[in-house]
Amino acid sequence: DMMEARMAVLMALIIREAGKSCANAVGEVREAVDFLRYYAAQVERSFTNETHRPLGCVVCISPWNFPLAIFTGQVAAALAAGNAVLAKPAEETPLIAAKAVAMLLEAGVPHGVLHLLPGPGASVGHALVKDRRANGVMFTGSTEVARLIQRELAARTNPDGKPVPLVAETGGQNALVADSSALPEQVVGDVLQSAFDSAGQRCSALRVLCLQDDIADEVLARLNEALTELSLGRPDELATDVGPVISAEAMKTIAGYIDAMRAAGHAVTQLPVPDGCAHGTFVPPTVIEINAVAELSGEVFGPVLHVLRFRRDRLERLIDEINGTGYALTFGLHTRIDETIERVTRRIAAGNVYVNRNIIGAVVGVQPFGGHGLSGTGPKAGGPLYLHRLLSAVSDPPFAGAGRQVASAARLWLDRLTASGSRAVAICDEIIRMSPLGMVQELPGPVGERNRYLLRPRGDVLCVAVTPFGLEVQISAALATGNRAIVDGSSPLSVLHALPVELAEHISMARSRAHVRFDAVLLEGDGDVQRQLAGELAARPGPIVVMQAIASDALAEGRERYRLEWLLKERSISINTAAAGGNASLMSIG
Ligand code: UN1
Repeated sequence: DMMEARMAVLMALIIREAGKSCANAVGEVREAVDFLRYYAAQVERSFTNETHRPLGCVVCISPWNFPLAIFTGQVAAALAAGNAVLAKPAEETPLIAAKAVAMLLEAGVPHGVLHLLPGPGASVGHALVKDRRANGVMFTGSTEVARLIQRELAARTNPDGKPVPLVAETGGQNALVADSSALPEQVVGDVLQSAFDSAGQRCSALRVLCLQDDIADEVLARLNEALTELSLGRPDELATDVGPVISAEAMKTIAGYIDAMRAAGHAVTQLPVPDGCAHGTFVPPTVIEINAVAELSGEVFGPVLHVLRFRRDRLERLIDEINGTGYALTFGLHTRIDETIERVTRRIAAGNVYVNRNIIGAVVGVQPFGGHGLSGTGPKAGGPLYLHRLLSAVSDPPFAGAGRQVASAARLWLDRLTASGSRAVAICDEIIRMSPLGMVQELPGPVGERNRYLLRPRGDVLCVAVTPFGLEVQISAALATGNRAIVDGSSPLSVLHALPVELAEHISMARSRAHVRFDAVLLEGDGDVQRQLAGELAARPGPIVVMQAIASDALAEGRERYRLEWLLKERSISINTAAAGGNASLMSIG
């Protein structure tokens, strides 16, 4: 309530310190308030001190691009889950963070449990992450820094003997695909917003527009024309669409990239820089044509949009190439063909999918936000699982028994355990019943929009066990969540003796785990074993993989269970159901 009442004060700071436009500053305050209300409501509805135990002390390291919203979101979640918080805002935006903390304290948050620690990442951030008393870290920023944090955390365990949770939300290489049934003027409007709002400084921002070649010339011509309507300028002027980028250094990096692409022969269309912008850190909205997804290097965090043409018969290949970047954050699709929506949304890896609309501005509780792979660890911010990652124990895991699907491989596995008289039969049976596989929810949203939230298998789960019983439980958990189990060569392999072919498709063995890829890890073991594997995982290139560890005795005595929801990945799909127009004749052919 206080933040809403003092919106003007907060906006002024956001505009001054982060260079955000007036409309974006309003959006920031609204999102911060949404996070506060959403997490508070969740806690009031279902948390008690008996059933939900906090981690202890949580470090929040937040970015400059949402200096109030993401800062407040992290802090609110950590506090709501019952933790004390050490908040380190981005170096570029300490004032807005200070204001937010002052308001939280004024509103009644006890002084002892929330502390602001502004300063550079290399000193303050590093010291916080390294400290044994930090029991969890929430981080939004670059993939590289997330990996450094993971390496630091791998060296220790929490007092409860568990890995220190890291919730990392990192970059994206976000694409929007428009086919020939789409409405060109709608594509152009949504693309301009997605690529250039906030001067492209959102993780969710559009980086690659993929146009079916039949409509590419027309859409591109309109896009380049519409670009000239954008007004670049001071963020405190209401008419401004695109403000400056965050710093002179950022400007130099982005401008250097554009120059290099131009020099490499790519067609570049760029808005001229108006006179009033000569002295700021402005990068004009820029469109660069490319021929293949592979021509993209890392994420360019600014108002730069790449455009690519594709042939209809290569749509599937294109989706695979987008997935092949390793990022999986946001994705957009413009089409009027239901079958294409079905096919593409099924295949694309992104965590947030948007159909016939723009791809930015995820709303708390409506489009829970976050991705997988190089884009982050999950859980999604503003979603139902987020608070649970900030707890050390919960007696009633979310979505237990909410699954609509039973994986057939899990049934076969249960039959095999039964036939062999294994002790793990009862647990395996319970795991199958509790698995949230196939869980789908419709989330509330405005008229004309349909928002679904669902859980999908992660892919491959590495199982590292010391006892046959432990391995049987791990395989049960992997299969019941629709994943494949990859059994580490160090585990008791007798469990896999004479696997029937139907199961062998879902369970494989990795003699050396160094050379296989996997999406989650289940470990049977404590302290040293855990730290050793965590260190090994942190040294691997690629995405941050989350590990769950349970000691042999706790597993054998049934005191602890692997958390099934962490073996699934969350997905938000937002569909503009009011999208009209487009190529109607293609609709009937489709
Ligand atoms: C980010 O840029 O780090 O969907 C996150 C959006 C915002 C979140 C962006 N709600 O654009």
